[in-house]
Amino acid sequence: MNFKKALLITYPIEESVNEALSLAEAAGYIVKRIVKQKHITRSKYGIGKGKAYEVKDLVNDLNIDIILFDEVLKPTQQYNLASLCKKDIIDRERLILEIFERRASTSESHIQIKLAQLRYEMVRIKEKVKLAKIGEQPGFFGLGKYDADVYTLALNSQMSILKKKLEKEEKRRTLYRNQRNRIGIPTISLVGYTSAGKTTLFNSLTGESKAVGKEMFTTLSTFTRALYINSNQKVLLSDTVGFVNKLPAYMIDAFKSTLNELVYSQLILLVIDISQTLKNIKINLNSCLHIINELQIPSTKVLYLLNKVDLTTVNDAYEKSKMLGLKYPSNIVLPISAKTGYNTNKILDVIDVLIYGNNLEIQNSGDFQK
Ligand SMILES: Nc1nc2c(ncn2[C@@H]2O[C@H](COP(=O)(O)OP(=O)(O)OP(=O)(O)O)[C@@H](O)[C@H]2O)c(=O)[nH]1
Ligand SMILES: [Mg+2]
Repeated sequence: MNFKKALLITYPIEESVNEALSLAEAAGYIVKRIVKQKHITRSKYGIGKGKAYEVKDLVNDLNIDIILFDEVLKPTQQYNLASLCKKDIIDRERLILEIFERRASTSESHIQIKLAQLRYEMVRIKEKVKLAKIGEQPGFFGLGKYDADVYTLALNSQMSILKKKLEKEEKRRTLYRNQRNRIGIPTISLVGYTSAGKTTLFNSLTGESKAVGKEMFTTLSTFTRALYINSNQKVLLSDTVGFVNKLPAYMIDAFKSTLNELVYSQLILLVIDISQTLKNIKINLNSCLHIINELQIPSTKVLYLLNKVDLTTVNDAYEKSKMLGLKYPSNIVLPISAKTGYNTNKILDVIDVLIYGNNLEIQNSGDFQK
């Protein structure tokens, strides 16, 4: 446990504050003070100069160990703020990497995180070394000793070792996938923003007891279980790692072998927490769709599950889904509650229809959005 006292800099928007707080908590920091600023992407310190000096005083007054910055910072911004406050600065990307590092449980996810960390360093190393040569600051210690080329070379060689290891894992996955395909078992994947309720639904459908939790990124590796649907047909259901806004590209890259499961799935169940505000749902859904798009998964494979409907109403769920532009019949939208089990049996009906073409009347049953 790290229990470091942190000062958090984020946007003055409730959703941003809550999400940043959850991220900080998930990484093990105790947030002592939140500084909210409309503009946190300014060139020198991220925040404005006056505010930066205020932060410096707060850091001293409150005995703060570390500054969490809810944006992606360039090395110069990080360096300037670190030299002013004499504390290390953790930006949003590094914070997410730290959480992933704490949660990684399989050897594959360990390699993926390590690779993502090295990529984070790689894009920054030249500038960091240059800055460290001017004068060392928290977060830049020791970096001024060698030229950037030396670090780049070392990072490159570490990365290629890890990539080879990942390739091995990928081969193992492909083999397994081919086997599945040969016996003709279709695969379905649960995807969605972190904490949308994927694992809760996975457990309820498969009878598993995988960890669920309020904290972000409870699940970090793909897990697959067989599931028997209504016509006694077997499908494989995979639970996957949750998405988050501003997930760095190299993180997606590092998780590609896991995410590739989605590419080979016959059906994607996109779980949405419909109890959130429309604005929040929109932002979160967009980051999910962005990744789905990047993986070139056709939208016809995606079924939208409006989860946590027990916290709101079915009407509200449909209303929101309309505002999100999700429309039947091109998009199948189903309000559910993974917690109470509401409509979860209908998911099986839809899978039956979409994968096996059974029971086609379901489309007119009135349970789906029209
Ligand atoms: N009220 C309500 N809570 C739910 C429902 N489904 C999930 N939850 C809660 O939402 C939180 C997150 O659930 P998880 O199943 O861990 O979510 P996840 O999508 O797997 O999250 P990650 O693994 O972090 O990506 C937990 O506290 C669950 O109890 C639901 O239908 N209704
Ligand atoms: Mg989960």
